[in-house]
Amino acid sequence: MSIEQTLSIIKPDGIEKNVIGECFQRFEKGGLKIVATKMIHMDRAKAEGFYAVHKERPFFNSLVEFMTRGPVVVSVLEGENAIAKNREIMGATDPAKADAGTIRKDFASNIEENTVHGSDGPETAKFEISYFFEKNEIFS
Ligand code: IDP
Ligand code: MG
Repeated sequence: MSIEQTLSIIKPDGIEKNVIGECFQRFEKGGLKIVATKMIHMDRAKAEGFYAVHKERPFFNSLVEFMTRGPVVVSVLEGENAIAKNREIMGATDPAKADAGTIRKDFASNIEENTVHGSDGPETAKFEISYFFEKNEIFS
């Protein structure tokens, strides 16, 4: 166990569903601190770069369309085991398989429009945080 930082995104469907505060509350109640946050509207290139690891997947184009259809809230969450903790708070990728009480179980529409993103490991967290935030924008 160690203090980690992870990147969170509240996706366009989360903004449309008006659950920014609900997501933030779940992060905070789960012991994570929001040490950086902002609302942005990604263009196609920004979203494609973020999801570059998925570019060969059949859902890539649809995912990029979805992630650029409206603004998102990007945040850096910090805390004990923050990467795994955030994934636990989010629930499984497919809301039909997500545990009760998770964000995706409660708010996601389907496997694509699943309300939140969370980094999946220390290396991706580092890359993803630096993809959206300068060092001086993070208040650890
Ligand atoms: P994760 O967000 O739980 O880490 P990944 O497998 O990394 O899941 O997929 C990234 C994102 O791509 C998902 O959150 C979801 O928005 C979308 N996605 C994943 N699998 C599918 C699929 O089978 N169909 C459509 N979209 C998908
Ligand atoms: Mg992922």
